[in-house]
Amino acid sequence: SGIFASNGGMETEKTLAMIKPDGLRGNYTDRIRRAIVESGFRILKDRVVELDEDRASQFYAEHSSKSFFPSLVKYMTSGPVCVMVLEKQNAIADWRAMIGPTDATKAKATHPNSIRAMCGLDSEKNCVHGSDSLQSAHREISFFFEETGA
Ligand code: IDP
Repeated sequence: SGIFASNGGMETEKTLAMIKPDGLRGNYTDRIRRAIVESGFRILKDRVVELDEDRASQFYAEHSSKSFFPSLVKYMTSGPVCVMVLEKQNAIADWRAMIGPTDATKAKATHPNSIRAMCGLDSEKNCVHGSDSLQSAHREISFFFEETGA
């Protein structure tokens, strides 16, 4: 059956990637986009947006009870972000692997080639975002692009 599969037998998947405000400020956008394309992702859509407090709070609603939430919302509203829909086989896990651990300080020690190690600053200002599951990928793609992404 493999030879009849239209896509080499590989199902593609979509994920939401975001370059956070510190990433845009630090001029990391081109470098990150190049790394994305060189790693075999297709950038299906992209746009630069500014989140207000309501939208940032909605996006990170699952963290609303955390002590770092007010600071996170302030950070996410501190400047524009670049959101992208990435597509490839295993996109969700592969993009998460590329960005590295949440805490950029730890990423520098344990995952020196990750994007967060190269561009991030600390546990909050970590330069990039990636959906962590199929469900969150669908939610986050609709959040920015008003469709399911399925
Ligand atoms: P993720 O972005 O790696 O999926 P999450 O745990 O979902 O990590 O946290 C969402 C975002 O909240 C992080 O990317 C980071 O910006 C911020 N954050 C997470 N944990 C902390 C923390 O302990 N202190 C400050 N900010 C944090």
